[in-house]
Amino acid sequence: MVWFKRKKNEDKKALSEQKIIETINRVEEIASSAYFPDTPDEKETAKKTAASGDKSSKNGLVGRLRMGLSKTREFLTTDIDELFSSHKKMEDLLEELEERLITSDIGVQTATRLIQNLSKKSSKISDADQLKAALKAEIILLFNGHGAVSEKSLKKPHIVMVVGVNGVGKTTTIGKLAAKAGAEKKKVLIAAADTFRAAAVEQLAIWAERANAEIVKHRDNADPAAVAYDSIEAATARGKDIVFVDTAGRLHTKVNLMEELKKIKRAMAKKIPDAPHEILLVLDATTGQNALSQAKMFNESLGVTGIVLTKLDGTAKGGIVVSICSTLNVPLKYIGVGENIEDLQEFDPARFADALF
Ligand SMILES: Nc1nc2c(ncn2[C@@H]2O[C@H](COP(=O)(O)OP(=O)(O)OP(=O)(O)O)[C@@H](O)[C@H]2O)c(=O)[nH]1
Ligand SMILES: [Mg+2]
Repeated sequence: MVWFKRKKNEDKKALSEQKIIETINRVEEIASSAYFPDTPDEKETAKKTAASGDKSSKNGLVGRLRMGLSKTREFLTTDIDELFSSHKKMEDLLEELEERLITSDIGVQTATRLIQNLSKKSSKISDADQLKAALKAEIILLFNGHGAVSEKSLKKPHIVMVVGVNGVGKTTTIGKLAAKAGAEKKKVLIAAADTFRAAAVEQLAIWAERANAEIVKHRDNADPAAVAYDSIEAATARGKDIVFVDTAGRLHTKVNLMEELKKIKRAMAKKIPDAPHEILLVLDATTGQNALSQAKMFNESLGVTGIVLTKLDGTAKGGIVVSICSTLNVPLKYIGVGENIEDLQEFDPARFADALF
């Protein structure tokens, strides 16, 4: 049974009025901070800039995120407005909202937590906009401390190992990250440590060229740990700032992926003791709750330092982000919102929550 039914007869302690006003003000401040276009004209411009791939414009990026999340957003927006007109009692409304949040893939545990917190404020909510603002505030709170962290004191070379199951978007993400680092005038090296899949190295070489980065590669079926080791040696010798290590998502049946990844990690530490400095786990948002179990598995085996959630442009399951961040103590660093080189954004909880509704 949903939490709200059990909770119906219990005492409801409303948060102090001051706290609610502060939270709603904070959200309204974010909502009006010009991150998002609101008038029809602004929306049209955002659409056009996004379609033209204009990287220089804030609207270009935001437009893409908004469009990327359109399925999740439309679902929630329509529902919240409609929920208000179709439910007279707040209790029924929250109960229905909880069910819908679960369907949007936010996850039972997280949806329950959100509704629990919202119900404490329910006496202060009298229209759909206030409900949306309160929900946004709760989502931002769930992400607290788990957004992107900017790397200020990067070691040189800074080693970033990229892991994840097959097809999630590791290689594409490395291409995008390499382009981003290149644009920041960093010297980038890419290590082709996925030596198992035919054409993997070629695919990576194309991305490296697009991003204007150097690549270290061995022949097909070479030892991936040796590629990783060599790449660190090369990066040190060539004065590179950052190394992205691509890894396989699936191996021959007899080889255990986690053991192989641990071996790659150890090989790098032989060259630079605290390498890899980051282990980015790439997850495909379209896999919904499955992404959460992958995150748990990789985190237990390797100790993940950050998550990249890809394919948010193609799914109504964007809610999984909330679930992953609130369940695992790992920050969501980037989100992928398309297949092009510029379709990667640093994750910002406030922007995300705002784009959702
Ligand atoms: N729509 C969309 N597609 C993406 C995104 N990121 C990656 N893709 C696509 O997902 C597919 C798989 O991407 P790859 O980068 O090859 O995935 P991988 O994890 O390296 O796969 P393996 O090397 O086989 O393990 C490609 O068709 C990409 O274009 C994204 O953010 N949005
Ligand atoms: Mg790949």
